Amino acid sequence: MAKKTSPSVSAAKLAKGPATIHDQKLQRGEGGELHQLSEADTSVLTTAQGGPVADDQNSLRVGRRGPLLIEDFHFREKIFHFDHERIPERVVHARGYGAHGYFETYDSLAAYTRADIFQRSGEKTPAFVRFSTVAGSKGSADLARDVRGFAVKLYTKEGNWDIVGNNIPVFFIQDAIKFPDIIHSVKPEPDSDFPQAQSAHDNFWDFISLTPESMHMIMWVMSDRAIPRSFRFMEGFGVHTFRMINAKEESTFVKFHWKPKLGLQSVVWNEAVKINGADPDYHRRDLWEAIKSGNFPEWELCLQLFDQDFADNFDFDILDPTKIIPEEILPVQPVGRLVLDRMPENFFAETEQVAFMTQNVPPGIDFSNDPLLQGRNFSYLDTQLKRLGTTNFTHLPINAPKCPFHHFQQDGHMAMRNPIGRANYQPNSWGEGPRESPAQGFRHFPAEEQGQPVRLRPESFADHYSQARQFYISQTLPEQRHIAAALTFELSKVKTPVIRERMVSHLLNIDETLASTVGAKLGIKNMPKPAECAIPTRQDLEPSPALSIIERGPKRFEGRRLGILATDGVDAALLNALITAVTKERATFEIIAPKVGGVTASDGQWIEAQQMIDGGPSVLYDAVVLLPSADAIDDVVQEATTRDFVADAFAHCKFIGYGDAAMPLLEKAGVAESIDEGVISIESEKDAETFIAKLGKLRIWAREPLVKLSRTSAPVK
Ligand code: HDE
Repeated sequence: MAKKTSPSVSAAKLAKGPATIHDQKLQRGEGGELHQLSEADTSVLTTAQGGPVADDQNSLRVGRRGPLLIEDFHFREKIFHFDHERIPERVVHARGYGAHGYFETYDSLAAYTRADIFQRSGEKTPAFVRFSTVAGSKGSADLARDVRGFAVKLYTKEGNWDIVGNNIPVFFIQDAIKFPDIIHSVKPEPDSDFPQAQSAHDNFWDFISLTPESMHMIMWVMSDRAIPRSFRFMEGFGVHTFRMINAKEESTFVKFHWKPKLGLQSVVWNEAVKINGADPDYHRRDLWEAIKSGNFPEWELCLQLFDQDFADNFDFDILDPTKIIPEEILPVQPVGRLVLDRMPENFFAETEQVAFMTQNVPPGIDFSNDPLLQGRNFSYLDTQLKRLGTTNFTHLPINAPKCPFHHFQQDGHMAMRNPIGRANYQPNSWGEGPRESPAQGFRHFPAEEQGQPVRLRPESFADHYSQARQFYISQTLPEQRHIAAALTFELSKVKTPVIRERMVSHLLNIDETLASTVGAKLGIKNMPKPAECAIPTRQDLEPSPALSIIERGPKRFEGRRLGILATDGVDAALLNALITAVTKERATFEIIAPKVGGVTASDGQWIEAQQMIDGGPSVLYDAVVLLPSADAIDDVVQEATTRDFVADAFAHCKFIGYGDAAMPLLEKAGVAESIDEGVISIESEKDAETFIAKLGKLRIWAREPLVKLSRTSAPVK
């Protein structure tokens, strides 16, 4: 005889509601008739077919220890669905994070474009943005050195407009036919399947060193742009030259820029490496927390508008995606703002299934002949079919337009919206259905093109080094040091000496000091000759300060986060003053305590801690304050994690505030002898305010040579 099921796993025990399913689902009316319970009753677990489930803890079996039965359709359906949960991750930009918001137009741009979104000042258009890294897979860490995707979907009244951009305004290659090659080279090597989310390996640098057109982009990727502090502090770029077309069919060339309201900010490499360990979801958590707490990130859409004359006279070909137009030559004009104010309700449904396509443009926006853009316009439709599995991916709510739409496309897998009525074609005699509208519809700009089919790279695309040099000389000294250090680190992971040398030969065309600094660190004894170049590097391009992150940093600490290390007995007045000042600055803070829960302050008040010291290293904060009490300091100093907390904050050139009991901790961390303008004693409430007011500068870069963070040395001559 079968024994009774163990009570600890019985369904009856786990069920919260009435004893039988039918009692829950059906109710007797006054006359004794049975009624279905309303749809709002979500308490009963059902199968996907809607059948109520009696036991979700145990599969159907023969006897106590016998085989499972295939008639268990509930188990079969559940496991079948689970087995099919994954869709292919994006072949590039697999790891990403999205948010909803809106775009608000400043003033009418009717003079340049007939696009409806730009006709009325104050017009608000719903938006969805997905930020991403390029190389890593979906589960990789956020702080990889990589380009960040910055893809914006604007649900305009004339259909979806996708500006599928990056946080870097140029690209590695000039022709879309090379895209599979560059991406294969940066992805894990095909035999070993590593490294993950890293460009520091032979295949990548082999391809790069054989592809001089990538040198400008390489300067950006080796700069701190590739390790942003937050999505909120990044610029975005449409990269290619597009067109705006007005009602008179006149074309103006345009480049798109997104400028973060809170200024630019990146981390340093040593910090990035540690953040990846401490919180691999650092960027997504940052966006989630900012939006959930009502600190909505904001960017301005800025345009560089120019005509054919400007294009003809500019130093480089405006169709070449490896070139920028410096803002100092052609200023950017703000035309609207993008605000992100709502997180998706479901990551998969929205962020994973969103389908961006460069070819989604409304009437009044058009393409240029940039060969990379044109290749992209061809590519993005394929990827949606592959990933989302059906031509009907536009039926998903995240991809569907928010304006009325009518067409005769029908059927296919998972067709959710199906034509009603007789007419599924046009013209028809039934007087049904939509017809095309020459007045409202999209008309491609009638540019006159001529020539024979050829496979070539135009001479106007041949200068590969001048803007790479311009980018480098536009950086501040610390930023230049970081570029040298990044190149050194990346190439130190390359095992094939000839690839390292080939890279140094390219650097010689960009900046000799940079090349010799990297060469020395790589142990290259005889410097190679500069790489052969079709066009010698121009020395006359002026630095563009707009290219420096430090020059474009914030003025205030707003939107940043302070880490306060506190113990029992923490000075309540100081702590409260700090919290008031940092909150007034519209910044956030976290209390880091020796143990989970919190601490009791000097006045007996319980202070909740968000982190225990092991989980809250200083790399997670933009500045830190050390407020151990005199009673606790001996214990605090014994902890390796607290010592690292201080030593790292110092090494990463951050501001450190400290209360009077904290000196032994500064000593233990090796900071006490090197106190500088960024290590600030906080003794009074006034000091707390002054300290917070200074934090907008973010880092004390003058400290960097002392802590040897960038590990560069004297150049080889
Ligand atoms: Fe993409 N790119 N790309 N790309 N790209 C994709 O589309 C492609 C390029 C960019 O958050 C794919 O939906 C080609 C430049 C972003 O969902 C794919 C070429 C720029 C995203 C694709 C490029 C980008 C993608 C993969 C060379 C900056 C993520 C999954 C001609 C201006 C969008 C997908 C998101 C994604 C193709 C080059 C930005 C395969 C062929 C240049 C931000 O279609």
